[in-house]
Amino acid sequence: MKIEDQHLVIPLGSTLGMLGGGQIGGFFAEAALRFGYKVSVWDPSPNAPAKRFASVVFDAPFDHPDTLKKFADVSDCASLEWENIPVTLTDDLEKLIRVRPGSNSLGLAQDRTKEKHFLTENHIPVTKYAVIENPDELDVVQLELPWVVKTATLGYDGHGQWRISKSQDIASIAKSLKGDGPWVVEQVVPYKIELSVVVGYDGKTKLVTFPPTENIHENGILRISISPARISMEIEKRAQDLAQEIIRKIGDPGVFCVEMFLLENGRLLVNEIAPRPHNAGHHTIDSFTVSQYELQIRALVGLPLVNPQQITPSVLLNVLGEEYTNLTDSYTTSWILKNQNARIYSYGKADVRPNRKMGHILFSGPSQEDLILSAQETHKFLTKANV
Ligand code: AIR
Repeated sequence: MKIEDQHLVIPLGSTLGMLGGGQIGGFFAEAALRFGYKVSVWDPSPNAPAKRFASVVFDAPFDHPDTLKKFADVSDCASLEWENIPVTLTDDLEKLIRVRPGSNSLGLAQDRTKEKHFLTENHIPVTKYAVIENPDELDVVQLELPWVVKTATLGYDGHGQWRISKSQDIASIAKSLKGDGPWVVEQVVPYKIELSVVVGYDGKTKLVTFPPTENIHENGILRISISPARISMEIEKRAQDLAQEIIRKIGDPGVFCVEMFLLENGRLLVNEIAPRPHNAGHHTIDSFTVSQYELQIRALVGLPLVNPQQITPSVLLNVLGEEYTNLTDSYTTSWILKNQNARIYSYGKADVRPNRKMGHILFSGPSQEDLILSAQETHKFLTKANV
């Protein structure tokens, strides 16, 4: 595939490259196989989940130049599944094959300072924030407490985040800030609901959007996602419009997720942008006419983007760390699957680590209330089995 062929449809049977091999890449790969594509996966971990579905795999670190060449040779185009892929890699790869989304959006999403500046420059509402270059500067931050301090790069799932509730804690947190600066200090907003909106863009005129998903976090990690979110139609529309506006401004084709906070007064503040499908969008596999992964493939290969229609309400329960060991106990597995609304998804991760996303249980059916109760009951069951 030559670079000037950007508008061509990449035909079925071609090989789609995936940078990163976690669960998101895994769901992409499963969907790609169903379309009739083959998949190549590059991830430094030999056991990365997406490699289960790949015809070619690469285990080298992402800065390995020979692997870049080989990856480009076997792949007709490439996408990515997490924001910590080095931009230098997508930059170099873009010279050889089609990469969607490209370095532009990856560069923004992987650096919180750039992301915040981009959003404020474009008059998108965000929480109040300050940028510090070294930990001592925490002392002079003028924002009202509480704060959350985040590393500008290489953070996800609560990694690289510190919460400061009272001024007495500032000095000790300043000492424990790990990694290189800068850091973004955000004023914590008392929000009513956290929402995420997944958007697909063809890079030209067509933007499609899923309705917002409502997300409930525990210790900085996504625990439960509810779709559709329990919000009014007016807020739903505003959230979708806001997400679309941001993705249009970024301008890259692909699938993106915009995370936002809904405040008590109805305002929406944008938290962050992911240049990839989102963990809070796994439910779209079961509950929509077209999933976020199918849209990622369509945007990548140049096939038409269509508006997703919801088939059923759903509630997703993440299975974290040791809860997964409990889940694999036959009695527990059977107990969960006695519920006719439940489906188990295991990501195929070789090691169980505390708080690691190991799988999810998707509850879908007509009554959102029942689905939420089932998720809460199952959550209790999985964590109790631990003691
Ligand atoms: N991911 C990407 N950004 C945030 C998340 N959670 C997904 C991607 C990535 C995987 O989580 O699929 O590859 C990494 O998971 P782990 O458990 O190996 O750290």
